[in-house]
Amino acid sequence: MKMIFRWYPEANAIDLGYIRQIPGVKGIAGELPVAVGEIWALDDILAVKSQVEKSGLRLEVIESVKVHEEIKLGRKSRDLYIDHYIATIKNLGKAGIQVVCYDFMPVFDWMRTDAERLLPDGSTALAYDDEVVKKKDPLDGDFALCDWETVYSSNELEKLFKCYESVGEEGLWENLEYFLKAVIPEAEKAGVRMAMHPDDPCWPVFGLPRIITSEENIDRFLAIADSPYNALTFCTGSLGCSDDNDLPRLIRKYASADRIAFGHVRNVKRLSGRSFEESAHYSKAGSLDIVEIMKAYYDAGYEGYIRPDHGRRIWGEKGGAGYGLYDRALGAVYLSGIWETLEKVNK
Ligand code: CS2
Ligand code: MN
Repeated sequence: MKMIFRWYPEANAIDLGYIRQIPGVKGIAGELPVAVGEIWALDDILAVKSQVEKSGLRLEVIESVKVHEEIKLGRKSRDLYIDHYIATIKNLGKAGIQVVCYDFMPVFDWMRTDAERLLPDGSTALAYDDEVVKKKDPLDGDFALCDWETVYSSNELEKLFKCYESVGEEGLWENLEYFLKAVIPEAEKAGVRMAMHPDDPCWPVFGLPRIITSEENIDRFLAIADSPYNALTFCTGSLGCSDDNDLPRLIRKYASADRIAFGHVRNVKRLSGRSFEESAHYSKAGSLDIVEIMKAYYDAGYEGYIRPDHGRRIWGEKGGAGYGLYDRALGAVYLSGIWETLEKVNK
C-alpha cells in the first residue's frame, strides 16, 4: 500500500514540506488548474511534478481529470472533448503518472447541504441533510458547497437539468460506455490506470441520474471494459453513505480482481434516513469500521495507492472545506498505523 495525500496547486496551497512531515506519506494526488475540456500540456505537468519531487514527494496519481459535460450528455461535440481527454492521458503517461482519478457525476461533484456542521467536540464537518435536499429547488442556489453554483449561471443550470431529464439513467450508461470504449484502450497504451470515483452521495440528487452507486452498478461499469486499466477509486465515504454497500466485502472482491487502483479511506456517520455527516477517520467516530476496511485491502494483497479523504476543520484551521491539513494528516497516520499493525500481527 502506498499512502498519499491530495494536494491542489493553488495560491494558498498547503505547503508540500508540511505534507512530507506526515509520517508514512510518500506522495500526493495532484492536479493542474486547467479548465475542463482543455488539454493538459506535458510541460505544465512536468513542472508540477518537479515541484512535488523537490519536496521529497512523488507525483504518480492525478485527482482528477474532469469529464466535460458534453461527454456525459452524449452531445455531438463529445468527440472533440474525448480527443482532448485522450491527449491529456497520453501526456500524463509520458510524465510517469500511473493513475488518474475521475468521476461521471452529472453537473456537480460531491453534494452537501452544510459546510460547517458543528460536531460535539467543537470541530466542524461537511454534512448532508436529506430533508433540506427534498425541499430544495436546486436553481435557488445557496448550497454551501457546490462548485457548480459558481461555474454555471442559474440559466445554464436550468438548461442542464432539462437536458439530463431526457438522458436519464440508461442514457448516462450509454454515454459512459462510449467514453470508456474510446479512452480505455488509449490509457492502456499510455500505461495509465483510469480510476472511476463513485458518486457522492451514492444516489440520485435533484432528479439527476447517478450510476456509480452500488455493487450491481460497479459490476456493470467494470464489465464495459474488462481491463485493469478500467478501474476504481474505491471511496468508502461515498459508497458508505448507504448501508446497502458492504464495504469490506466489496474491497476484497474488487482488490483481489485487481480493479482498485486507488483507495479513498474516510469515515462517515449515517444519521436517520439518508442524512449523514462526515466524521473523524477513527472507526468509533462514525458508522464505518475502518480497521475492517484496511484489513480487506491487506488481505487482498493490495499494493496500490491509498489516501485519507475529507477531514473535519480542527485546531482553528481555516480554508478548503474537507481539504485542510490537520485532520487529514491525523487520518493518514491512523490508516498507516492500522496497516503497520496488520503487517506485524500477520508476520
Ligand atoms: C471528492 C471528489 O470525495 C472525494 O474524493 O473530493 O471531489 C473527487 O475528487 C472527484 O469526484 C473525482 O473526480
Ligand atoms: Mn473520495
